[in-house]
Amino acid sequence: MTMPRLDSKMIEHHYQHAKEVYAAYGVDTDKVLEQMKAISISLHCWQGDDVGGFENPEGELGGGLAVTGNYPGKARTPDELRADLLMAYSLIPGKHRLNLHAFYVDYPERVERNQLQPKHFQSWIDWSKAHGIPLDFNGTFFAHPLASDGWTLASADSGVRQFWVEHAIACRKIAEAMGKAQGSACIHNLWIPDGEKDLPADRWSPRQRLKESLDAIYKEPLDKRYVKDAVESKLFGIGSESYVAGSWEFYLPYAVKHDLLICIDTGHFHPTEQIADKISAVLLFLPEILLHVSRGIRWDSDHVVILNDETRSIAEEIVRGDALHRVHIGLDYFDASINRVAAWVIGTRAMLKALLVALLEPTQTLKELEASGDRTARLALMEELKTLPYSAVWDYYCETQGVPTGAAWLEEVRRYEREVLVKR
Ligand code: RNT
Ligand code: ZN
Repeated sequence: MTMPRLDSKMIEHHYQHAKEVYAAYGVDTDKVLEQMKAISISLHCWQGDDVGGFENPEGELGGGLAVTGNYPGKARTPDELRADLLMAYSLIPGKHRLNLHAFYVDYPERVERNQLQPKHFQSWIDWSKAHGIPLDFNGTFFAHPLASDGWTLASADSGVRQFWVEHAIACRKIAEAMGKAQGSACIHNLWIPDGEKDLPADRWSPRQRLKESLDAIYKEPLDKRYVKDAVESKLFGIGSESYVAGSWEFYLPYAVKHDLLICIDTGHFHPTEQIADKISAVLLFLPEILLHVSRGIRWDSDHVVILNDETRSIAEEIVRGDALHRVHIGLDYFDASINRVAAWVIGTRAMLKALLVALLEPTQTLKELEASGDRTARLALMEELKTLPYSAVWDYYCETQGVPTGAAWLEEVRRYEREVLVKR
């Protein structure tokens, strides 16, 4: 089926109608669209090539990460990845960021990870400037011989630990250089896989070692105008089902004590745990946080983000707490079973839709009903709000931002697949 293209006049007409409906609830849709324009999502480079990186095309992924699927067209070079990304950005309303991983290094010679410098990422920095796409950065603590047993900063081997401490310090410096080159701070995130498949006899020593490694990594304070450091926890991974050294209880106090950002990944908690509930708690004690918005399904923490209850609750919490400027929103998922450019577009548009729906909520009214004890009206209104015509506002936003409305963006991706991706 060819995806329908909506008529501009109809979009405008439906928007005017929606504007009246929302106005009746006290919401100014024009104002909401101004707020939408200021929202920047960090797209994760690793959806474009199944977390492959450019160091070693044959390399093992490791780290308990697994990507399934063999859809044609995966990016094999930095230029291919950048072209795919530009295609995705052109179908997403607003101005967004790119979240880069260290092993997407683009340099003619092989450079060891503990020797990486900003100059090895110059092509990315130039591209970022040319297209107005600010960068965020991550160290890569997997897909490497010194991480082949799944242990890095918490390894019992002091030489291994030292190598990864040096890698992390190098990554902070690279992030700092990126921050200086672009008008906004580069968010530097640290995630390590270290853990145990089966019941550990010693849960204490790896955490002690991890703490010492982190102390060495963050010893040198860097200017927060250029780089903001985040640490990412996880409950379990493939091969670390019983124990992960860098758990939530480990990193949250560490982040609070050392004034770092905590990175909350939607897929890194108990399956019934909702991360939306954590935002209002954590932001009482930390000035800013990073999100890795994802979608956990059974054992997998990395399905493509969609407009489901969890994504909507996350957006609601950020907006209700007036915390858009304190929450850095990154995406983190990887699916190789569908068109990879489409995966970026679907996930980013879903996150933006969730934020739009949240911004369209008459939050003040809901809070007043709650304060007056009218929980009947609170629930009734919350339920009715779900069917207000937000899609008309979304279409109008896409139209005025110059990107396809409705599902029409898919036709662009199909054309790109025919002309570029299948030829790889
Ligand atoms: C892994 C973490 C981490 C990675 C990326 C590739 O469970 O979520 O953020 O997905 O670093
Ligand atoms: Zn993550």
